[in-house]
Amino acid sequence: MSVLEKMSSEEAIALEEKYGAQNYHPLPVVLSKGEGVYVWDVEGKKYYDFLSAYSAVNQGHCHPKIINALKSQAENLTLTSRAFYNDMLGKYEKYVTEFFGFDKVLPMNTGAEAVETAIKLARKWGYEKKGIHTNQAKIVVCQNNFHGRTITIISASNDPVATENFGPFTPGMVSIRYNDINALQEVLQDENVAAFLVEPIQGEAGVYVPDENYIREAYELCKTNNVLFIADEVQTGVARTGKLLAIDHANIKPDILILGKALSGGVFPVSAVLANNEVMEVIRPGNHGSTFGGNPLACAVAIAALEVVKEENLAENAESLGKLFRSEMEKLVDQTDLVRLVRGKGLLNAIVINDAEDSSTAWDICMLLKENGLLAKPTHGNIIRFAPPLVMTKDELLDCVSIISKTIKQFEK
Ligand code: IF1
Repeated sequence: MSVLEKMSSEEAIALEEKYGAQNYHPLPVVLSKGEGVYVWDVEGKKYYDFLSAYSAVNQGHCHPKIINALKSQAENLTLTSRAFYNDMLGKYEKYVTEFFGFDKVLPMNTGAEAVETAIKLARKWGYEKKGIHTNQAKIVVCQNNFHGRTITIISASNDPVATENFGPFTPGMVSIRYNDINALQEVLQDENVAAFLVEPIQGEAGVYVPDENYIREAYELCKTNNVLFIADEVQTGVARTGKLLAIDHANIKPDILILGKALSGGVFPVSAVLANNEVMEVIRPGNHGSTFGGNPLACAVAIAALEVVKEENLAENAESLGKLFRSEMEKLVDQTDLVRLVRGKGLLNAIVINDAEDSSTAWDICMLLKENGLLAKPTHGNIIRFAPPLVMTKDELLDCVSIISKTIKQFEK
């Protein structure tokens, strides 16, 4: 059999099981094509994608504008490294900083790298601008966070699956309760705190939306105490929650903004750290970087991906479809015992299943949803995340609502 011969789902899964590290537990569906809000498996069955690659494919699968940008840039120049200038990076840097309203950007590739970058930036600012004594800087994080998988980032995690037997961990990370403004106030009394790193909505924790004023009050506390406010918008950013950024709901501007995933429309790993000069100027040549960060292909793709967000009004669409989706799901909460509640913002939503946290009910429902033509994935504690591409139409959304309702009722029997 030649390497690229067509194969069945079973064969594809068997290959991954035999040759791949078993670091994931995917739903047993093997996809080979995507277009807009749809994906197809190798047998040709069509599904609605209700995960969007964890909010990376906000612009829809294989968006023609983004793919064209990828193709035409790929024919000219893909990588120079930062040892030389290239004719795309400056254009992209101007575009992305104006788009999000910051002086400067530091381009990276994955979300975790961008989070690492933000932590390094905050520490250096802490020593050089705030005057924290050498090696004493602390970064405050929240319980049940998800910021990525590097050693330093998991040093800030309280998830045993993500941390067990990966120590020793990076010191200087202090964890407080999410959505607890008093806990933040208390910890900020420590002069060694350089930054507060927070997700405006906790994704992995089960799309946990904090109280209305939490983000704004947390930001103000940071200002009062000369602590940097770092927003990890890797998952919530780029129109997902019904505004360009989730922090726009709170009307604040973080000192450091972290973006990834949908910054490229899911075409290519592109992440970014944005900040104003007062913070970014602590980084000097040689302090930080990456071979691929800011490569011409990434620049072309990210510009196109952000243009799509504006041109197709994805934030507005996410806002209105999100309201519709939650109101339809509220009906399910009333009609069945299986769905306990729905929560979320824009098109980042989740339903909480009425069963023990360690039961397989959410997984089993996702298996039935798959049979019925919709792909979603359970997250911690019997919760199902629903995050379709933001290019969805109202009719498509209502079609999905009926698939979900039908599936839940079918499951109850
Ligand atoms: C996986 C979760 C989502 C993130 C935030 C940084 C990163 C992520 C807020 C790191 C990544 C991903 C990773 C992905 C699953 C997914 C995820 F369930 F694990 F938590 F979306 F909810 N900050 N989140 O959400 O970005 O380095 O992955 O590019 O398979 O681990 P990355």
